[in-house]
Amino acid sequence: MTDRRRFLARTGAAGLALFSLSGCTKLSQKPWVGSLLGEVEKLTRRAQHLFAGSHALAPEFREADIAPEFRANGTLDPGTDEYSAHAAMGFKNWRVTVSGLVERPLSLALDDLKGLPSRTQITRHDCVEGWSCIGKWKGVPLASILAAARVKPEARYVVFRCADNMSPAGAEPQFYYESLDLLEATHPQTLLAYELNNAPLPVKHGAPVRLRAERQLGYKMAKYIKHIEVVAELTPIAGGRGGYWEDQGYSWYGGI
Ligand SMILES: Nc1nc2c(c(=O)[nH]1)N[C@H]1C(S)=C(S)[C@@H](COP(=O)(O)O)O[C@H]1N2
Ligand SMILES: [Mo]
Repeated sequence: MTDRRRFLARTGAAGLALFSLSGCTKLSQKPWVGSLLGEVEKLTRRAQHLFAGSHALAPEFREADIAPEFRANGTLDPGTDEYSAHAAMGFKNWRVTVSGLVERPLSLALDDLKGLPSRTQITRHDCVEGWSCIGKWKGVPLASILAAARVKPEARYVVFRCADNMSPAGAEPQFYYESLDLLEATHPQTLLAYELNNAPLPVKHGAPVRLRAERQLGYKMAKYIKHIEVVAELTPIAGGRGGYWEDQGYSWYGGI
C-alpha cells in the first residue's frame, strides 16, 4: 500500500476533503472506495446544508496546486463531421442556444460568451472512477445567462445537451446530456467554461464550452455543450433520469 492508500484506509474517504491534493491523484479503483464515497457523500451533503447553507462555495486552491496535466475522461473528441468542421475553424461559428421555459430564448456565439463578465476559479475535479485533479477554469456564470434569458416561474431544472454521441456506430444516437436543479445552476461557481489553465478549452476537455459545477461530481459537468434547455420535468427526456450516466444507474444528485 502506498502512504496515501494507507491513510485513506485508516481515515476513510472523509479524509479526502480535509487535505489539499496537489495535482492529479489516483485514489483507487476498488469498489469499496466507491461505496464508502457514496456514504460519505450523503453525510457531506447533509453537513454542507446544515453548517454552510445551500449556497456554500466549493474549496478553491492556489496557482501552485494546479496539476501540470489535467486528466481527461469520457469522450475525448466527439468526432462527428459537424464537430470536426467547427474545431477546424476554431469554433468561431459554434453557438450555444438557451431555450425551453424562458421568456427570451438565446443563441450565443463563443465570442458573445467571452464578452460577458467572467469568473476564474481553481478547483478540484472529483471523478467517481476514483481520481481527482486541480485546474483553473474561466467562464461565464450560468446564473447571468439564465437571468438574461429570463427563466419562467414554473422552471425547475436546467438541461445541457452535448455534441458527443455515446452510442456505438449504427445504433440509435444517444447524445450525452446532464441536468442541474435551479439552485445548483445559479450557484456562483457554476460556469459555462471556455478556458482551462489560461488557454482555450482543449477538445478532450469539452471545447469550446463545458459546464463547471464545482460542488458536483465529474459526470455532472457536461462537455461540448450545444443546447441549454430550461424545463419543469426531467422524465420526458431520454431515459428520464436527468443525465446520460443517470440513465445507466448513477445517482442524479452528484454533490460532493
Ligand atoms: N459531453 C460529455 N461530458 C462529460 C463526459 C462525457 O463523456 N461527455 N464525461 C464526464 C465525466 S465522467 C467526467 S469525470 C468529466 C471529465 O472531464 P475532463 O475530460 O475535462 O477531465 O466530464 C464529464 N462530462
Ligand atoms: Mo467521471
